[in-house]
Order: sequence, then structure tokens, then C-alpha cells
Amino acid sequence: MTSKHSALTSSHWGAGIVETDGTRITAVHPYAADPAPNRLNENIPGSLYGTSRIRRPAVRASWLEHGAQRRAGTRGQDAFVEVEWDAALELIAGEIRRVREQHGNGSIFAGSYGWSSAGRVHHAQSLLKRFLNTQGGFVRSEGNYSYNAALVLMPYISEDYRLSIIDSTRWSVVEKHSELVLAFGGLAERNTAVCDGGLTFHRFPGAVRACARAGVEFINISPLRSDMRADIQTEWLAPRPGSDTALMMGLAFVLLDEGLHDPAFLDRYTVGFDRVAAALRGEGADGIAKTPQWAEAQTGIPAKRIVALAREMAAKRTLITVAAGLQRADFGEQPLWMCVTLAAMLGQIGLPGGGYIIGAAVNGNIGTKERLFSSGTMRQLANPVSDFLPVAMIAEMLLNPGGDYLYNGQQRRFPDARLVWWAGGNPFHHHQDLTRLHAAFQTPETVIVNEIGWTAAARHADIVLPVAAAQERLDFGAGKSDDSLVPMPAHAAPPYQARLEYDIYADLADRLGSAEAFTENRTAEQWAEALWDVTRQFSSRAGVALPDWETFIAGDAIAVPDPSPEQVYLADFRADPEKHPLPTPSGRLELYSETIAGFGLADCPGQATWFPPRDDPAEHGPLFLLSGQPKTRLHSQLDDGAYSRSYKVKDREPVLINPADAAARGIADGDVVELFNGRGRCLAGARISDDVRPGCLFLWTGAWYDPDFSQSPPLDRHGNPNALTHDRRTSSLSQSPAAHSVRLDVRKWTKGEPPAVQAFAPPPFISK
Ligand SMILES: Nc1nc2c(c(=O)[nH]1)N[C@H]1C(S)=C(S)[C@@H](COP(=O)(O)OP(=O)(O)OC[C@H]3O[C@@H](n4cnc5c(=O)[nH]c(N)nc54)[C@H](O)[C@@H]3O)O[C@H]1N2
Ligand SMILES: Nc1nc2c(c(=O)[nH]1)N[C@H]1C(S)=C(S)[C@@H](COP(=O)(O)OP(=O)(O)OC[C@H]3O[C@@H](n4cnc5c(=O)[nH]c(N)nc54)[C@H](O)[C@@H]3O)O[C@H]1N2
Ligand SMILES: [Mo]
Repeated sequence: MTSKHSALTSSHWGAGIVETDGTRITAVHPYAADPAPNRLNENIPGSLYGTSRIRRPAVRASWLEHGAQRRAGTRGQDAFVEVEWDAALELIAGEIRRVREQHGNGSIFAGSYGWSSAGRVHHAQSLLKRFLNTQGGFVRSEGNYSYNAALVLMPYISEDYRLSIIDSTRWSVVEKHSELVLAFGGLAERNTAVCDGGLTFHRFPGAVRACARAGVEFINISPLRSDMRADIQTEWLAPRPGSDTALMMGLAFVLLDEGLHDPAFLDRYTVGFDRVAAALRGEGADGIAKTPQWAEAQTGIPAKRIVALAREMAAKRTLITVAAGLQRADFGEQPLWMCVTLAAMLGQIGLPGGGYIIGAAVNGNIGTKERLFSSGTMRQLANPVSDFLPVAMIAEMLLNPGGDYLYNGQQRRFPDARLVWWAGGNPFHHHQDLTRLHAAFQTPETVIVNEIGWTAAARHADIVLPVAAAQERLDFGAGKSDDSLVPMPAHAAPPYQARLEYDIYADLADRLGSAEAFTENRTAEQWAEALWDVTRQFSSRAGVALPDWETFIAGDAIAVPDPSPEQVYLADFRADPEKHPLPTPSGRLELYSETIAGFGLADCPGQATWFPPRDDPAEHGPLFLLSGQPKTRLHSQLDDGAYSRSYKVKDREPVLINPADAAARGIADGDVVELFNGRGRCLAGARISDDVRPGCLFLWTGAWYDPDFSQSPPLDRHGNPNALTHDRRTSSLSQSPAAHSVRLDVRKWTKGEPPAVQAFAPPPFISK
């Protein structure tokens, strides 16, 4: 690159130094100032120029041929025809006009959930939504796959969940004040590699090591030992998956029974404890006392340990953390509500080093940093369509147009989605029960996908647009809660016929008469500079002087001071609950919520309630499947890159199997195995490890879905857990994904040579 531009780039997983040969990116090196860089950048070059890169716009052959009969053929299996850009854009413009005229904008679904990539200008969803808003709007999605149960539930019992992330107690406070951290779902360091929008300085590993050095005890309560760094972990407790609410109830019972709870705190800061106490004593709806013996039967954790732990918690300054993974499970609202209940009983909420963190370690920013000022944002403009879809109901919506459903206490109706457009997400990675999603994706009239690579989602589209990757466009990085700003020059031109999405929409808007509204007469490069100028205005109000665009884009990342390094969650509320009430109806923590009780939902009553996970082992198999986030990539992104591939076993995603479960099935480390249940099956590569609880398999998310549809159910050859997960949601309150609650079994593959993985090969093309 010329010396005018910095060699930096930014990704959700951090900054990197880009090396090119003048035409192509050849390496992305760690950013030296990062205290704990990860290796995800190593995936970039191999993936950008690999066999999966989409080279030209492509149209599904049966869709092209059958015109009005758009549902002909089978999405996900059909061949494609490569076309010129002009032809692809003409088809899309025609479809937008047709669907709008025949069905209205409420039949355009562009929820388009997904992480896409870092950068303020080229944020895939924002650009798509901005464009469609100049065309009369679209149906959006609400919530996310990450912590949806928290997003919906927490405002009823404490406050807006996103605010609680920003206001989370800092690890520096834990270091000074906590004695015990009880971490449900652990504090998975691999997940703190990431923060949406970017994370230049990875401070979490250093922060928790400092806590351990200061003598803080960390108990990892998780089916996976490596969900917490070995050098901070004082104990590993592995309850049965999905049983944490029962464990918390057992602890709460002991506090109540032994008078170790804090009635003064409960009285002043909460409502509904009388009902909690009744339920713990066996005077609630289920009539069961939540004794430690009862909790042992649900969790597998010895009653004696539960009693001792409850006493330790009451005697020490104790922080309770719950990983977001716990609520991505059947009845995922319950461990959150019970965590708040348990922490309230300890009476340490709002004290330094006490209380709770929901979603700890879900991203690298929580408890480590916050943003001092906001950055310029590509505005999405106003959406004239008010309808929305709870994000994880995508298959349900496509299979039941016009159907009724419950969400957040409301009876709602699904839109009739005729045109589906995805940019920056991979539903055939993120959604559960992919066999069902495959069926659901046959129902729309037209599916458009903008992608970098031939993912399973792209293969399920009718029109596929090849787009530029983050390193191929001029932009800047400013993670939503990161403490840095990163120049992102275009380091190489988009290869083949890939284009900037901004330019694609500008062309389309031109065809459809909204060019000026979309572009505001700026090029993408002019937008980068304009958004930088807005960022400079915000920064100067916060007392930070930023350089001009030319200087910034040629220079180093800029570190910004953390506005509140000593933050204690809910300290204000504790200090003065009348002056700083919570935004709940009572202004207090609601251990019982009249509002939720009033919804009359059997699967989410008015207080924390124990429900065992739903999958029937007789139908699906004796083992549990956990499918957490991968260390070697971000979800499914760049799965064909070198670092991600280096962990595969015989080309398959590794699955962790406990030695006892492996021995019982004659499975050895390195074997190709088949995971199966009543819904689906996939191959994976066995890694035998006593890091995983007996009776549990752990398969990382994100291996590109590679179904062999000639088998029933389809056999995923690569190892995507969503071949096996169910598509029921947590509850009818929040309709959140529940991927972590799965039963299944595993066997060694003995049918000869396992079928070759084809995930990274392009689909078949036919020429016209
Ligand atoms: N079984 C199971 N499933 C899960 C989870 C789990 O724990 N277990 N976790 C869930 C969670 S928390 C999440 S957040 C989701 C993640 O689900 P997603 O966010 O959908 O996953 P990604 O792999 O990040 O998909 C992003 C896609 O965008 C593409 N992309 C990147 N940059 C751009 C761009 O600029 N433009 C365009 N058009 N495309 C771009 C990438 O190539 C990639 O295919 O998965 C969920 N699924
Ligand atoms: N490297 C990397 N980092 C990432 C991501 C990535 O793809 N790669 N994705 C990012 C995203 S979008 C998100 S939302 C976060 C996700 O962050 P989390 O939701 O915290 O991550 P998970 O890996 O799903 O879950 C954490 C752990 O919870 C444990 N767990 C699951 N079920 C149970 C249970 O019933 N009880 C107990 N006690 N433990 C359980 C599992 O062992 C799992 O390892 O990670 C982010 N960070
Ligand atoms: Mo997520």
C-alpha cells in the first residue's frame, strides 16, 4: 500500500496489520499494542481467496427459468447460473416493484440478522435497511441470538439489559473487593476475543488474572472445565446442563433455612420475596421444597457441597455471574431471574465486588471498558413498516404466514414474507434445526443473499450478490463499547466481480428512483470522511481532540480513555432507591412480577420457576449437546481460513467427548463420529477430553453446514450442531433461541470412508 494509508484493519476480534503483495492480502499479523491478541486474523487471507469466494452474481437456475413459478426447484440443492451485474440488479429491481405492488412492503422481510463485519460505513444490515427504507420499508427482526431472553425479561425485573452491560461492575473492582466469584457457565476467555464493532485491546485475560492474584476465588459452574482459565479456577462444579436454576434454588433454600439471607435488603430494594420464600419452602405451585437434596437430584451436585457453598457465599463478598449461554436454552429466562433472586438474598447488590453480572464474558468489553463518546453512524432512515419478527422465529414465520403467536405478553400475527433479503448473516449457521429451516426456506417467492462466500445461506438464495470484505473497503472501526478508533483502509481491491454493497444499493436506488435519498450525493469514501467528522464532533464534546481524516487514515489506532474504570453495578440504586429507582413498575428489583404473572404464561410464570429441559432422552438419546462459540473463528465467519481449519479433525469440526462416554462406544481420539438424534445427524471429529462433563458432548458452532440431502434426515458431513438442535424457543415470553438444550447420541463412523466435506466448494453452475 502507499504510505498514505495505515497498514491497520479492524475486525470484531481485534485490530491487525495487513500485508499485501500489491494485489492481494497475503497475511494479517497481530497488532503489537494489544495485550492479548488472538489468532483469528490468520483466517483472513485463505478465506478471501479460497474456493468458496463468490466470484460473480448468480441466479438459481430453476428460479430464472420458471419466472412466475418462483418456488420451482429446491433451494439449497439447485444449480446456479452466473449473470452480469446489470442482469442481477434488473431482476432485483423487478422483484422489489412486483412484491411492493402485489403485496406491499410488509411482505419484504429484511430482518437479516447477523454479525457481518466491523466498520462504521459498510455495516451490511444498516446499508440494506437504509436502501429498503428509501423504497417504502420492510419487516425487521427484533432481538438477537446472543442474549434475547435477557433483553425481554430483564426490563420487567431490573432494567434495560443493554444498560446493565454498559454499567456492569468492572473487574478492577472485583480485584479489590470480591472474595468469591460464582460463575455459572464459566467465564469463557475464548468468547472475550470478540466485541461487535471491534475490540483493539483485549483486557479480560489480564483483568481476571489480576483478580486471582489478589486472592479472589473463582468457581467454574459449567459442563466444560475450560470455560474458565485454569490459572484462576479454584473449583470446577459441573451440574447437568439446564439445571442451574435448581442449583441456585438449592443455594437459596439454605440461605433462607439458615437465616443467612438479608431481610433488610430484600425489604428495601425488592418486591415479591414472600412468594419466593414460599416456593423455596414447598408452599408454591409445585409444592416442592427446594432442599439441597432436591437440588442434588436435579443437578448431580452433592447436597453437602450446596450447603457449604451457600454458607461461603453468605460469609464472603460474592459476585454471581451468569454466562449468556445459560439463557440460550430451554426456559432460559429462569436462570437469569433466579440469579437476581439469589444475589438479592445475599444483599450485596450495589456493593463493590458483590451482586451479579448477567452475560459475563459474552463479549470482551463487559467489565473491562466502555466508550467515552459515540461515533458517526450510517443512518438507516425511517422505516414506514412497523411490523417486526422476534428474531428466532424465522422458520416459524416462513412456515406459517399470517399465523398467530405470542411474544412479550402480546398476541401477534406473522407477516406474509414473499421477498427475503439477507446481508451480513448466516441463518444456516445461526438458526436451530436446519432441516426445518431448509423446508421453511422453500416458501418465499424470492430470496436474495449478499455474501462473501458460498455459505449454506447463499446456496439457499435465488439471487446471490458477491460483495467486498472488510479489508477491501475504506472505513474505520469504532466498536460500540471499545475504547479505540481504528483506521481501515482498503488493502486490496475486491477480487473477481465482488462489489461494495454501498455501490450495489446506489445502483439499485438509481433504477428505483431513490438514488438521492440513499446516497445523499456522497460516495462511500465521502461517507467515511463524513462519519469521521461526526465522530470528531462527539469527541470534542467529551474533551478529546481527534486528528483530521487524512492524518487518521494514515496513522495508528487511537486509544480513548475509559469513562468509568471503577464502576459498580447498581451502586446508585443501592445508595438511594427513591432518587434512583429502577424502571420497573415498583421501582425495585421484582423477584415476583405482577406484569409477567398477568400474561398468564405456563412456560414463564410470575417468579423464577424450575422447569427441567424438554428434549426426551428416550426419543433423542441419553447425552446432552452443548454448542458454544468457537475459539478459532467468529461463528461461521472465515471457517475456511487456516486457523479454523487447523483445529479440524479429518476435515470435520472437533466434538469433545468424555473418556467414559467414548470408551462405552468404542470411540478413539481422532475418529470420525456421527452425532444423531430424532431430528438430524452430523459427522464430527472426536476429541477425547475429561474437560467435558460425562454425559455431555461439546461441538463448537460455526462449521459451514454441509448437508447430503440424498439422505433422510440429511447428513451434515462437516459438524454443524444446528443439524441436531431443536427449534422450540425458551418460552412464549421472549421466544428466544434455546440451542443449548439438546439430547442425542454418538457412534463411531464404521461405514467405510466417510463422505468428503464439500462445504467450501462452490455450488454447481450451468451456463445459459
Ligand atoms: N447451536 C448454536 N447455534 C448458535 C449459537 C449457539 O450458541 N449454539 N449462538 C448464536 C449466536 S449467540 C449468534 S450471535 C449467531 C451468529 O450468527 P451470524 O451472525 O449469522 O453468524 P456469522 O457467521 O457471523 O455470519 C455472518 C455472515 O456475514 C458474512 N459477512 C461478513 N461481513 C459481511 C459484509 O460486510 N457483508 C455481507 N453481505 N456479508 C458479510 C460472513 O461471511 C458470514 O457468512 O449464531 C447463533 N447460533
Ligand atoms: N472466539 C469467539 N468469541 C465469541 C464468539 C465467537 O463466535 N468466537 N461469539 C460471540 C457471541 S455473538 C456471543 S453471543 C458470545 C457468547 O457467549 P456465551 O453465551 O457466554 O457463550 P457460549 O459459548 O454459548 O456459552 C458459554 C458456556 O456456557 C456453558 N453452558 C451451556 N449450557 C449450560 C448450562 O446449562 N449450564 C451451565 N452451567 N453452563 C452451560 C457452555 O459450556 C459454554 O461453553 O460469544 C462471543 N464471543
Ligand atoms: Mo451472539
